[in-house]
Amino acid sequence: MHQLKAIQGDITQVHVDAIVNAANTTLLGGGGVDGAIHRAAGPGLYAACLQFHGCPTGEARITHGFRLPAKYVIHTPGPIWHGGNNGEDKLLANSYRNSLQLAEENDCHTVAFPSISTGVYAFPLARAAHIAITTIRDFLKTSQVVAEVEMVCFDPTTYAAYQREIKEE
Ligand code: AR6
Repeated sequence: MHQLKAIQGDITQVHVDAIVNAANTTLLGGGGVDGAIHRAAGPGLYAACLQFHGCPTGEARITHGFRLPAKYVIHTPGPIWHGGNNGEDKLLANSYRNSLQLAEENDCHTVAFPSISTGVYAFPLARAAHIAITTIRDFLKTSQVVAEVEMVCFDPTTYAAYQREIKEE
């Protein structure tokens, strides 16, 4: 049975095959969830990310999880919100889809996402939640490998937005 749910919590603590990192195009760390993931994983993660020489917005790269409970970290730079007419929706969907594709290629059955782009990158929350849930649902329909996806929401407002979207679909 395919499953999609939202929980409130800290993505660095979840026990899944892969967690996704809302990174930037350098892939070399930053604030928010990216900073938390790098701190929890330890310096091995930074060293592993150096090898990529960055990543374009909407694409994804995979590393080991190092000191994290998750086996892998999938790093994807989401779009920076510039008003909504600069391809932001499509780029955000690409981040979710390309991350799930990499999870599948690496035999991950369980995947956890943060709310990509809705922090520092200022993507409107309800619109981002709609794109995330629609894209994940579509992927789960056809995946033979990825069976469970969790949206790990750090704050109650984010959690409520994803809960609402999951119920409405
Ligand atoms: N677990 C789950 N979610 C978290 C955690 C955590 N430990 N910490 C924060 N969040 P943001 P973005 C939530 O700003 O908008 C970084 O500097 C947070 O509350 O982390 O994609 C990168 O290097 C929010 O709901 O990511 C980039 O430069 C969500 O994660 C830039 O920020 C995303 O917020 C990316 O910005």
